[in-house]
Amino acid sequence: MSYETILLDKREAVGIITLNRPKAMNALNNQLMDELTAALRDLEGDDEIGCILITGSDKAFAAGADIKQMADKSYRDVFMEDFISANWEEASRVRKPIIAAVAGYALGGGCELAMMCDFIIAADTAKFGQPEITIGVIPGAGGTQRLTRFIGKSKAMDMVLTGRHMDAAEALASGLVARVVPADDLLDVALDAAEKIAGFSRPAVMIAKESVNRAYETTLNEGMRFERRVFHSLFAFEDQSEGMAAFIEKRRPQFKNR
Ligand code: CO8
Repeated sequence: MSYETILLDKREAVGIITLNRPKAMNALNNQLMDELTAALRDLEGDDEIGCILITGSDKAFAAGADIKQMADKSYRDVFMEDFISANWEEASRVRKPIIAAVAGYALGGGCELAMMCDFIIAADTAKFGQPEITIGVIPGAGGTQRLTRFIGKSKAMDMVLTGRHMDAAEALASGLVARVVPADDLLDVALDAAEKIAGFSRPAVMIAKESVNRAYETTLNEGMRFERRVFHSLFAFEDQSEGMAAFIEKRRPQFKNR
């Protein structure tokens, strides 16, 4: 499949999706979201791929949902087409890990998309925000929910009610992003992390991701029980004996993803 609003590149075991609407600050229109969904499904189904990277340009990861495409919609339109739910959540459904590499603006739906990824590596130029209030609406793809869980109520209220931007240093201090790196190093650092993850046992990686996500969905006790069960399940994979044997024999493990 050929894409017009994203670039899809496969570098060994890493799938790289670059949002690519430079004239519109990578605003997320329907076509882009459809193409992003198709690319994510492609990478999820590709046995060679162990980790996914989503990035944008130097100026913008994404400046939000496409306001020009939304402006004339009526309540009937958004209700009947169930606006956004059709494919906006795809990134959060993928079982392989996804890293968001963010430079420049990640606003509105752009910030929400970054938060659907498993973690965010930010350039020192990154700016995050949920400015929907400034155009008469509110976040609609997790900005009031995921952001609140990541940075807490007080800061989330500040961001959602004032629409102000948060710079990379504040995003790091708030727990929204995992790391901040110089803009010139962003892709190298993100790719390094993705390659590292893709080199581990895929079942272990996918189960680790599922288990961390469980912490957001359940009580501590249930989460602990879930973790123990899936920990046990890893002993059903050859990669467990290979990983442990390699440690004991002081050599690199040769994971076979089975
Ligand atoms: N939608 C459509 N076009 C956009 C968007 C956007 N979100 N953001 C920027 N653009 C366009 C501009 O209109 C402009 O186009 P043109 O050259 O044709 O006038 C071009 O990109 C360049 O933008 P600017 O000239 O504004 O560039 P600046 O450097 O001056 O400013 C900003 C950059 C700060 C990013 C500014 O463009 C801005 O504030 N953008 C809007 C940010 C925003 O409000 N985002 C929230 C959108 S609402 C949302 O995301 C709701 C999500 C709900 C769930 C998803 C539903 C689908």
